[in-house]
Amino acid sequence: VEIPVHVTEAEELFKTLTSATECHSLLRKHLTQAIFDKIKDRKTSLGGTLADCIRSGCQNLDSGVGLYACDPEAYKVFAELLDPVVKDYHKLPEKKNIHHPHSDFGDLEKHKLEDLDPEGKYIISTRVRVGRSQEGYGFPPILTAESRKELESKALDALNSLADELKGTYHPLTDMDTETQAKLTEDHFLFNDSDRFLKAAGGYNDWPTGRGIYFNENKTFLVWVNEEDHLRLISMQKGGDIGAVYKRLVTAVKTIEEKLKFARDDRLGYLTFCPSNLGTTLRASVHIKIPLLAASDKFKSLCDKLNLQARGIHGEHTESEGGVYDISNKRRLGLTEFQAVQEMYSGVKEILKQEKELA
Ligand code: ADP
Ligand code: CIR
Repeated sequence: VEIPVHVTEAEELFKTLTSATECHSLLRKHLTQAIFDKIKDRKTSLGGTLADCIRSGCQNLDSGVGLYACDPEAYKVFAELLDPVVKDYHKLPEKKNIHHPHSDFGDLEKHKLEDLDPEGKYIISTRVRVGRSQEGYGFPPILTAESRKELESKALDALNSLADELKGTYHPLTDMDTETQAKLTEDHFLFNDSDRFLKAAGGYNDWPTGRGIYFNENKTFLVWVNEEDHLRLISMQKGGDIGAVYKRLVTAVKTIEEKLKFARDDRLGYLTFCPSNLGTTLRASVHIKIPLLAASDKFKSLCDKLNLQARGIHGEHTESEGGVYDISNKRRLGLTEFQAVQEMYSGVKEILKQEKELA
């Protein structure tokens, strides 16, 4: 019998992965020969394959995760591989079923989040984002130019209903000159097509069709359309007032939720392209100047202990500049939205305390 093309490709990718000498991704760790053989022939109802999920991690052996879901159903169809990766990333118990609580953004009147750096000495800016997928559509490897445009147009209908501080304008990338794009990216507002991990996963197929950014006048509320996820909702501002940043995001999410139907799963929470973003999908971050702590031996282990992730100044897979790091909560699944923000909040407090002790 003839072997289908998608299975041949998966075989080749798997061979590259398993013959690598230096590879520490979660994909490499959890895709055993037995699991591979069991799931390699499967397809989702939208036609997504195992090759679509593992292509990036096999072509980029320095991946941290190495795995994307070709579409929402992939989390069921390829569960034998995705479940252990999800548990590992979000630090969930290996032997128990995955459980994600109901969405809970917290009561900000009762539990105030104070400014983390009222004197403005350490924290340059604060940002909170969530990802959302529109129900009924696949993820980047299997989207077409047509479906990207549909997603964009549905998103616009919803965004046009935003009022007050959240009222803004949509800027499609197809209409944006390269200097404006470069400046917005440099200033941390916009995405580009330069992430090789996302590229290999199909994240830039049909670029720039269907992509764009919505933002309000002050650029404190922004929405990325058809970057890694169908939607990324972002709230950000200068300084350390995490309470104000978070509150703005919550208002936006609740308003947009009334207009769009989002893909959600009882077990995994909100569904996203990358398994690291499942659940709350929330990443709360500060750009923080901590040159002394960052230079010390304990920095990495301290971040691990506090469930924090340190990224460079232009986001994931970039470098720090002048002792400034992007510090955020690492876990997004298995806890509520409010707990995810609190994890960043208390962790950054501890980081600041230790930086001050070293001075
Ligand atoms: P994401 O947050 O969407 O997972 P990245 O790590 O690529 O993706 O970051 C996206 C952009 O957001 C980058 O330009 C990054 O510098 C910017 N960013 C992240 N956190 C902050 C922050 N606290 N202040 C300002 N910009 C930030
Ligand atoms: C990787 O595996 O390194 C990339 N595909 C990015 C994964 C997302 N990373 C993360 O830690 N949130």
